[in-house]
Amino acid sequence: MQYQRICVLGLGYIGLPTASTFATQGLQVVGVDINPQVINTLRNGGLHIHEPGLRTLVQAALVSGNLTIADRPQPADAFIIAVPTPFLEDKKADMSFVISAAESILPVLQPGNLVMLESTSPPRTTVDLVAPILEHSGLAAGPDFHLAYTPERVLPGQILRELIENARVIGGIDRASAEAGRDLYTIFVRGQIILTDATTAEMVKLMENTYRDVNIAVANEFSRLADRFGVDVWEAIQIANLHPRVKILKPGPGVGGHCIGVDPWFLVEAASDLAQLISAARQVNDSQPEFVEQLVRRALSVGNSSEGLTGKRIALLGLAYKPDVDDLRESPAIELARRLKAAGAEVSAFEPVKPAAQVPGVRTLPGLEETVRVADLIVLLVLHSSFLNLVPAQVAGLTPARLVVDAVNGFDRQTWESAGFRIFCLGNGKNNR
Ligand code: SAJ
Repeated sequence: MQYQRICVLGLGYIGLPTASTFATQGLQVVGVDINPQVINTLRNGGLHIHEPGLRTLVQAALVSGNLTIADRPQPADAFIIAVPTPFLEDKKADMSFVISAAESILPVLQPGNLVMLESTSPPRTTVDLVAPILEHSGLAAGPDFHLAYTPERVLPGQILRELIENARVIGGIDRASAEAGRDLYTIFVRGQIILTDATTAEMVKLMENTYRDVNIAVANEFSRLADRFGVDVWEAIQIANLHPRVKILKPGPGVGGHCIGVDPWFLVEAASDLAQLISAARQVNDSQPEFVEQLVRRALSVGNSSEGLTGKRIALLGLAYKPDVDDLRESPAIELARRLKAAGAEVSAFEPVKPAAQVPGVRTLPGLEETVRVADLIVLLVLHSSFLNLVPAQVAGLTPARLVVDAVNGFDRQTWESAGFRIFCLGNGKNNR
């Protein structure tokens, strides 16, 4: 199939890079978003999200005239749905954006069109949810128009490169739909393109992120066990990973972001009787901030006689969900900040990648100096490069705090201790007692 004009619904972390990349490859692309602020920002040359290289790419796409921004779909050869699928309080997928995006295509859907779903979705969404909606047009999915699912698999921070280089799986509701999808993505994808059915492609995506979540959960559980047994989990992991078939991931304050902490729930929701390990892993990762809180209490009890948090001044370094990104969504650091505050501590936080971040319930400050100025204890929560470059002797001059909880094994114990700090590293049972 040949494509000249496409329509991308949802201009977020996936939709905007995808729309811009197609536009710079010469396609006429209409980027659609329902949020007027997003539309205004983009039309005025701004950008509402941060991703390395994205500003240049979007500007090139807009200046070429190939990318235009609209508030509703327009007739096109192909439609790509890249709207969010958040989860609700009860851990069930919120499919309302997918539903309304599919409905918004109805007035312009033509025979021969291709509709691609990219949003991470529970198994069978393409077949059981999206196809019936689109068929309200009077056209039949398969005979009259193509319908396929292709998951995005790009890593935030490296989206532009991975969009092009990663292997891409395209699952059609029939073979012709998968092939139509391949013809579209071949325009810019350099990685292998694998064709399958729609539900397999949905499941592949959920399996990838679930696999990672379960592996992080086991690392986090090891950190708890090591703490109890007087073992340094970081040393133990390093040694275990010398085994040719073992690759343990890193413990930390928990799993954040909009993908790994969310997607496994889609499998739990779809088959709670079967997905028991997956559910347990989620609970381990979700409760990891609580484990860090206990370490904070223990550290404070060393300098004091009680583990109480009331009135304790705690400075948090890092609020992003992972190193060197400005994304604060579902961040375990924020969960910890709220927990400490609820327990009576005076919490201040500094996020160097997004110094002006406003987080409800958390007192954020724009610089390191003001964050640690009156602290009793400092907690390192994100392995940002700028934190790794801190000089402990200089930090000692900025703060009265001499207790540090390192939740990511980022600070070199020797240099920090020789500058007068006492370090409590997550999962280091040799030193945390
Ligand atoms: N984390 C750990 N220990 C580790 C690795 C990660 O605690 O050893 C934590 C991070 O700090 C972060 C969370 O896990 O809080 C998730 O970070 P991540 O880098 O593992 O993944 P994401 O969420 O940024 O991106 C993932 C990727 N999926 C996989 O690697 C299987 C990416 O390829 C997907 O496209 C993305 O989810 C997505 O959008 O689904």
